[in-house]
Amino acid sequence: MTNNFKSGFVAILGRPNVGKSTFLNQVMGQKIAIMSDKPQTTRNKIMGIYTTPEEQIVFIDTPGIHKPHNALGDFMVQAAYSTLRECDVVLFMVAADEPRSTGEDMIIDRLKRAEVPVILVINKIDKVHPDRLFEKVADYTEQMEFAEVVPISALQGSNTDTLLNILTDKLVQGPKYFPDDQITDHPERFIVSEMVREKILLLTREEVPHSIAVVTESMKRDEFDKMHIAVTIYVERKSQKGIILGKGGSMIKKIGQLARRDIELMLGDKVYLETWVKVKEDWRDKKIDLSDFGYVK
Ligand code: GDP
Ligand code: K
Ligand code: MG
Repeated sequence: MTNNFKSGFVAILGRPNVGKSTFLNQVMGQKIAIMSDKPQTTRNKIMGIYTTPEEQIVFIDTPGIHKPHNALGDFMVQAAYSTLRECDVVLFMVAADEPRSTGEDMIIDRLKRAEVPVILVINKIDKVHPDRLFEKVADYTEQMEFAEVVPISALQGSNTDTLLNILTDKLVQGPKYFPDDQITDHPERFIVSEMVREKILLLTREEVPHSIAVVTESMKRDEFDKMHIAVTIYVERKSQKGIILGKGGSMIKKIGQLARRDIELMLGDKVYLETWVKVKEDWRDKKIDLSDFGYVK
């Protein structure tokens, strides 16, 4: 047993859709956090625990920081900022193909007061010409001082190993917080709910993706040695229930098929997925419903 084991907590912060969850999954080599092209896909803090014989890096994926317009939004932004008090290093992620916005400026204002090193991660470099990268770096480094600046493509996995090496350098000697085989802080039921939610994000548009919550009611092995999983999909309006069910139940069938594939991959088990759809009006603005769905501090 070596006594110079290193460990630490690394928060991934940034605006919605810059690729925070894609990066977490890329480093972990599997899907822990769901991803989509929709903002506010990630609603909770999610740990990805990366363990090697020499180190343990605990990444904390966070909801995108935005101007909240409901109680759920408030919860998400607070969850993101709260990681600043829990981490040893911050990864501030921005997208290479988008100009610095007021959203980024707001985050920078907060990060200037951070008591830990902040690394600027410029993601999605696969989308821009290398020449454009210099302008981007200059623009951001004029705003505040960063411990490092690292361009990556989370999607393609380019330069993510460099970022890992830099993080290892920044970490100091510390304990192994989690056992070797633990990869996240959330129970399987949570990830099951999230995988169902991800398919709804993929298949629906406008308000629908934001209006749903998914709860895993039960998971048990049935007599055919399959995992029998029952989930409830909550929507805010009766009309949304119609959209989720689809014509003749076609949409809910598709959601179930796609989600089942992901869940089977995660569990390494055959799955029977039972889905229910219920209406809970304006749940995103009701504290009591938010806590029922796991959106509590
Ligand atoms: P988050 O909201 O910051 O967690 O972002 P997601 O991880 O959900 O990703 C948002 C969108 O950006 C998804 O459609 C991803 O496929 C895409 N994306 C993430 N990283 C990259 C990247 O490095 N290159 C490209 N081209 N797209 C990316
Ligand atoms: K997203
Ligand atoms: Mg995310």
